Amino acid sequence: PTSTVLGYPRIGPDRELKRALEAYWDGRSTRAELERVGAELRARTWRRLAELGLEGLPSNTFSVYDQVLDTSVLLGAVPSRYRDAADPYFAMARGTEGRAPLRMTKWFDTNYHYLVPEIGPETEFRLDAGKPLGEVREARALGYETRPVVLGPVTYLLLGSALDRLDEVLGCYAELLSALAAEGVAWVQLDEPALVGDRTASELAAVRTAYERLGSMGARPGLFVASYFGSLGEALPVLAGTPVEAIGLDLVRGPVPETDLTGKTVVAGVVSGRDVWRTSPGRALAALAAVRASRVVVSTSCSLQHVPYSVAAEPELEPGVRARLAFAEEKVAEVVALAGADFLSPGFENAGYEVTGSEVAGFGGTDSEVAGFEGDGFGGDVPVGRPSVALPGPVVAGERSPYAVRAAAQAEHLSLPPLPVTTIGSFPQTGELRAARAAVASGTLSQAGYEHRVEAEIERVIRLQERLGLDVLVHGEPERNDMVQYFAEHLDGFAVTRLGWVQSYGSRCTRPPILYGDVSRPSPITARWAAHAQSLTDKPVKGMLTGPVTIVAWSFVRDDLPLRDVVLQVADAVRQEVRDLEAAGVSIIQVDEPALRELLPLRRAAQADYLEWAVAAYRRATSGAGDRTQIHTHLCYSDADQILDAIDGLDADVTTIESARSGARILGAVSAFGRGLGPGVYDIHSPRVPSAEEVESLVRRTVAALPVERVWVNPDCGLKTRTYEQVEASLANVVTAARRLRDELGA
Ligand code: THG
Ligand code: ZN
Repeated sequence: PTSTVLGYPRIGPDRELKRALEAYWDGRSTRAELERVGAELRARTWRRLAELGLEGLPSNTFSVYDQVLDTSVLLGAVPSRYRDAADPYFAMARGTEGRAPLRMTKWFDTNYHYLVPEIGPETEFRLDAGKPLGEVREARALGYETRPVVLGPVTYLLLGSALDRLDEVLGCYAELLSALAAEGVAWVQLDEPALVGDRTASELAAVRTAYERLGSMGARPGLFVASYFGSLGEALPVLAGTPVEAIGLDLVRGPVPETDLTGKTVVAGVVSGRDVWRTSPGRALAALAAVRASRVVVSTSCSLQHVPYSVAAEPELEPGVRARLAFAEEKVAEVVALAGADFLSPGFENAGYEVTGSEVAGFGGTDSEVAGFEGDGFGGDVPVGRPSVALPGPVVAGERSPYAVRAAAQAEHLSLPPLPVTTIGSFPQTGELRAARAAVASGTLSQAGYEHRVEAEIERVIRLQERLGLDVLVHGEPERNDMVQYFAEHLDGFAVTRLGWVQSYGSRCTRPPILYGDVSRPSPITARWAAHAQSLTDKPVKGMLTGPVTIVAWSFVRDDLPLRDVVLQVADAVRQEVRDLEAAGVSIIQVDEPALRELLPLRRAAQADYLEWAVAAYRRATSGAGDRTQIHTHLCYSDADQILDAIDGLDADVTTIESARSGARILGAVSAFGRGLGPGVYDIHSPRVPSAEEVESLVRRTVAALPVERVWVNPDCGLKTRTYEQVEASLANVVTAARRLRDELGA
C-alpha cells in the first residue's frame, strides 16, 4: 500500500503568506516578492512531506487566495469587469475602487470561504493551465514528482450554478489532461466534494458524462476523483462505472461502502482532515482491510488545509491534551505509518482488528500509552475520572413569555425612540490593542495594565457613540481577539493554541479552540466589561455574546459525545452569562449565531433533526432572560437564506441581518417573523461611506414593508475590520437619516 494526502495548509507555519499578502496589498512589497514567498512555502511543504515518508505528493494545492478562484482563472471564467484591473486576480478576490469582488461563501460545512464562480452567458471558457503546470515543473526541479490537484468539473459548475455549461468546461479539462500528459504527469486529482450531497438524477448523469468523456481520452494521466466531507451514496456506482482509475472516499465521515470496487484503486481517507485528534490505528486499519478494491492507498479524509501545521509548535498545551492531538504534520506521519502496515495480507481481516499503535511504527504513541485516557485512542475520549456531565432535564429550560408580553415590558423598560439606531457589536480593533495583548502574552505588560487599556478603549467607544447620537450603544469588544476564541479562553473544557492558525479566507485566519472535555464556566466572562460600559452612560448598552452553535462550529470538537450534547453544555454556559449580564444591569443582550447554517448537514435527511436541536440550544441559552430584557441576534445574509424557519424559531426579540447588498429580497421573508428587525443599511465589507440619503431610502423601504415600531437601523455587520475614520463618517450619516425619518413620522 502507498500513502498520500488530499491537500495541505498553505498559509505558512508562522502565517508567512498572510504577511506577504498584506505587504503586497498595502504597497509595501511587490508581486514578485509575493511569488517568492509562495515558492518557498511550496518547497517547504514538498520537502517536509517527503521527509515524513509520504509517497504521493500533491501539487497545485497551494493558492495565494483560494482554490476555487484559481479554478475560475484556470478555466478562463474571469468576468470582463476585472480584465483591465492592475491585478485581475486580487480584483476578483477583494474588489477595487470601482469593482465589486466576487461573492464569497462557506466551503461546504467548513469555516473556510471560497469565491463563488460568476458564470453568465458572456463567459467564454478557455484553458489557462499555467498554475498547475508551473507547480509540476517547480516540484520536479526540486526532485519531486507530484500529482496536481484541481477542482473537478461537476463541483466547479455546481458552485457556480452553471451545470448546463458542462460540455464547454469538459473541453478545457480535456485540454488540461493532454497538457499534463505531455508534461509526463502520471496522476491528476480531480476534487468532487459536491458528490457527497443529495444529487438529482440529471446531476448524476452529468457525473457519468464528465468522467466517461475524460476517461476515454487516449493520452492522459491516471484519473483520481476525490470525494470528501461525507459518503458518495448514489454517486459511487456512477463513478465506479466510468473509466476513472482511482476514487477517493471519506472513511471518517462515512462507512466503508459495500460496492465492489475491484478494478479500481481506492484512496482511503482514514485519517481525518477535519479534526485534530490522533487516529485510532485499530479503527483505521479495520476500515482499510474492509475496502473491496484492487489497490488501496492510505490517505486523509479531505485536504489538511482545515487543520493547523504542527503540534510541535504548541509546547505549552497541557500534556494530557497534547498527547491526544495530531495536526497536519502528525496526520501525515499517521498516514505513512498506516501505509506501512500489512492490512491487505490474507487473514488480516480476521485478526479481529485488535491492532494497537505499538504494531504501527511511526505513531506518536500507542493507544494505551496515552496516559490518562481510555478507549480506542480517538482523541475525543473522555479523560478517566472525569465523567461526562449528565444533561439536566428537557432541552429547553423554561420558555419566555409570548412576544407581545415581552415587547410591552421592553417598551416600558427601555423607552427607546422609534427607529432606534444601533451597531452589531465590534468596533475597529486598533493595532495598539493587538500589541497590548501580545505584550501580556510575552510578559511585558501586566494584566492590570492591559485591563486599564481595555477600559480606556471602551470609554472612547462609548463617548464616540454618544457624540454621534446612537440609541443603543455597545462596548466595542476591545477585550476580544475573536468572538469564539475569547469565550474558549474563559471556559473550562477548551484548550487554545499559540500558532494553530487555520485559513478562513485570503489572508484572514482563526485559531480554532480545542473543545476536549466537558464545558463549564468557572466564573463570569463578559459582565464586568458590560457593566463598566453601562456605568459610563445613561443610554442602554447592549451585552454581546456568541451563541452555542457558533462556539462549537468554530472549534475543534471532541468526538465521543453527540454534537448536540456538546452544544447543550455550551448553551448552559451562555445561559449563565445571560443571567449575569442581566444581574449587572444590562437590559439588551445580543446572542449571535452566525454559524447556524454552517453546521447544517449536507444531506437533507439529517437537516431537520439538526435544526431542531440547534434552535433548542439557542433557546436554552437565552430563555433565562426576563421578559423586559431584550434579546437580539445577528446573522449574515448568505448564512440566513436557507434556514429562515430556524431563525424565526430562535424567537429573538430583534434580529439584525445583512441586506444592504442583496436589496429587499431578504426583507419580505424576514418581515414575516413578526418581531423586531434591523436590516443592515450599509455594507461594512467595503471602505465606502454611505450617504445619509442612501441610508434614508433603505430605511424608507423597510418602513413601507413592516410596522414602524418593529424597525431598527444598523449597519450590516460588525465594524472590526474598518477604520475609525470610516466608522465615524458612516454612523453619522446613519443617525442623520434615522432622525429625518423620525421627525417625519412625528409630524
Ligand atoms: N471568528 C471565527 N470564525 C469566523 C469569523 C470570526 N468565521 C466566519 C467569519 N468570522 C470569518 N471572518 C474573519 C474575519 C476576520 C478574521 C478572521 C475571520 C481576522 N483574523 C485575524 C487575522 O487573520 O489576522 C486574527 C484574529 C485573532 O487574533 O484571533 O481578522 O469572527 N472564529
Ligand atoms: Zn454579520
